[in-house]
This record gives sequence, C-alpha cells and structure tokens, in this order.
Amino acid sequence: MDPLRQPPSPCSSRPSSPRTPSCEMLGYVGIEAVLDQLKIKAMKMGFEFNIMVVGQSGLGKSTMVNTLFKSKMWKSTLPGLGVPTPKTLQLQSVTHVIEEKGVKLKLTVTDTPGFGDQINNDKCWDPILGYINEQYERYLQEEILITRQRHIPDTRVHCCVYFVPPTGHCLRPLDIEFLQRLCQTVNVVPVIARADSLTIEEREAFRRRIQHNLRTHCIEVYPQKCFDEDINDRILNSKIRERIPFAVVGADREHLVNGRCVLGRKTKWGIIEVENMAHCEFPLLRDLLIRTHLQDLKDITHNVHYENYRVFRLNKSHVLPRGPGWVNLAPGPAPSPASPQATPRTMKVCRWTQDNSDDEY
Ligand SMILES: Nc1nc2c(ncn2[C@@H]2O[C@H](COP(=O)(O)OP(=O)(O)O)[C@@H](O)[C@H]2O)c(=O)[nH]1
Ligand SMILES: [Mg+2]
Repeated sequence: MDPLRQPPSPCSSRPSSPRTPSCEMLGYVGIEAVLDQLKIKAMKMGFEFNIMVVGQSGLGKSTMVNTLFKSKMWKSTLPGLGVPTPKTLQLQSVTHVIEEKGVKLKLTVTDTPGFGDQINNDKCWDPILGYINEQYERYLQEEILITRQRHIPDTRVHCCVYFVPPTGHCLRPLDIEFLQRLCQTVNVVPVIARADSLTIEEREAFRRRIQHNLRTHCIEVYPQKCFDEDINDRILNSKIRERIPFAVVGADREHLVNGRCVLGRKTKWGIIEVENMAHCEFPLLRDLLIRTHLQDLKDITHNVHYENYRVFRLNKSHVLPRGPGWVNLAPGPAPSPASPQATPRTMKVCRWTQDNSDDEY
C-alpha cells in the first residue's frame, strides 16, 4: 500500500486522505477534505479575540467582564473574584487563554473608565477612540515592515460592547454622539445595562425606542445590514437586530438554586440568574460574541474598519512608489481622534464587491 495513503497516526496533524471512491463516484476528487485541513490549521494556530466595554461609570461594565469570564464557558481563576469590583480608573486589558475541546482562544477584554461623569463631557470619547486607533496603527506598522512576522499579533478591538443606562426613556444626546463616532471605527453591540431595574414591558418599550433612535441618527451597530453575505445571514442577523440592544444583568457571585450553582444577583425577592433567558438576555450577548459571530466580528474589523484606517493612513502619509512593494509610511503617532478630520469616518470600504443596494427586506 502506498505509505502516503495509510491512515494517519492519532497524533498526526494531517487529515486523513479521502477514501478511495466507489465506482459510482468516479468523478470524486476529495475537495471537501480541505475543510478538515482548515480546521486542523485553525486549531493549531488558535484564535485571538478582543472585546472592549464602554459606558458611563456604575453601569456594570467591570461586573460584566467578570460575568463573561466566570460563566460556565469561561471558568477562570481571576484573582479578586468575590470581592467588590473596584472603580475602573484607566483603560486596562486582561488576557486569558481559554481552551475548550482542543480549541484555544486568546481572549482580551479591555475595561474602560466610565465617561460622562463630568459637567463638561466634551470629547469624552477621545481616550476610547484613541485606544482603538492606536491598535490599528500598531497592526499597520507591523504589516508594512519588509521583513514582517508571519503572524502579526492582533490587539485590534473586534467588538465594543456599549452600555446604555436603563433610563427607560430613549438614548441621551451623549450616547448618540458617542455611538455615532464609535460605529464608524469599530463593531459596536449596544446593551441595556442593569436591566433588572426595568420591568419586562419597560425593557421592550425602551428597546424599541433605542432602535428608533439608532435608525433616525443613522447609527449602524453590529451586525450591519450591508454586510449580510447571503439569505441565511439575513435571516439570522435580522432576528438579532430585532433583539438589539440586549437587556443584560451582570453578576460575579455564584448561588445555589435548586441544587444548581448559578451566577446571579441575590435580591429580597429571589435570585436573578444571568444565564436564565427568562431573567435577562446575557446568554444572547455571549452567544453573539463567542458562539455565532466571533469570526465575523474579526472579519469586519479587518476588512472594513482596519481597511478604512489603513487607506486613510496611507493616503495621509503620501505613499510614494519606490520599486515593487515599497511603501513610504513613516512610523508616527496614531491620528489623534481629537481632530475630527484625523479619523477615517466618511469612508466605507465594503467587504465584497457585490451590490448591496437590494438589502431591504
Ligand atoms: N442591579 C444591578 N447592579 C449591577 C449590575 N451589574 C453591576 N451592578 C452593580 O453596580 C455597581 C457598579 O458596577 P461596576 O461593574 O463597577 O460598574 P462600572 O463602573 O460600569 O464598571 C456594583 O455594585 C455592581 O455590583 C446589574 O446588572 N444590575
Ligand atoms: Mg469599571
């Protein structure tokens, strides 16, 4: 027997070669095996994913980070759990490598100090947009090196979870201004924070009003309609769009409920379980971020948001042709988001060349 066609040993990283086809499948080449190859490569490389939480202080951002880390999926040994979450005073990133069924995920969560606490909230978005652009700049500086790393470390923010205060009214002008800027730079998933302070009817009415605000102010949150790739995407994403912003509750303490250990908030009237869909929509947020849309969030970050930044920076740096592949891009500070013209807002690079003009449904 040809040694190349022998079944691989269990520790081999190569997929088995497709079986010899039966007579009726003579035209069969075995292209589908490429999927196995991709899977094995991806498992070897692992995945990187970066999330940021943004919103006014006291809305439960740091608690939500712990909720995500502590929930069943992300059993972790974060130091300090169980003690009250200290106030976040500066941007800070925590990285964890999570492994499940042989798949490694390097997850970085960036927690931000609350904004909007000042009397004058002018440009309170600057530090956050500055951080996001800085990560694009880092990636760009690595990418343009002549001898670049085979794998460029990716610190770019793939998703920003924006916490809306549970006022029950509508988006505040500050949220609208912030979201308008943020959505042009990064994927944004808004959530209704501390949703346990609203009744089910209030949550629903608030959600509808926020959706209306987003539409009237042309704020495109994730998943953006124009990037649905096919009918299946449209069906799934339109269901998600219906439910966004998710009404979430955060908690970092475990309680015993009917013999089960659950993450939740203990009140006089009972336990609010964060993973129970009857209590809040935290599971929808976690599923979107990890189970269903992780790769898509990364793709849009790379193909749209980073691409906008890259085009903007290359244009700004007067790219001069000096032989094949030469790019004269002086390393410099990331464009300051303080000057509105410095951020690539107005450009929109579409992922695919397909015509999306028929996206209404
Ligand atoms: N009722 C309620 N309280 C919450 C929730 N999430 C966090 N908290 C509490 O709100 C306070 C501020 O939370 P923290 O996570 O520090 O807010 P941050 O300033 O946005 O990071 C803490 O006492 C939390 O226990 C929630 O979903 N509902
Ligand atoms: Mg905090």
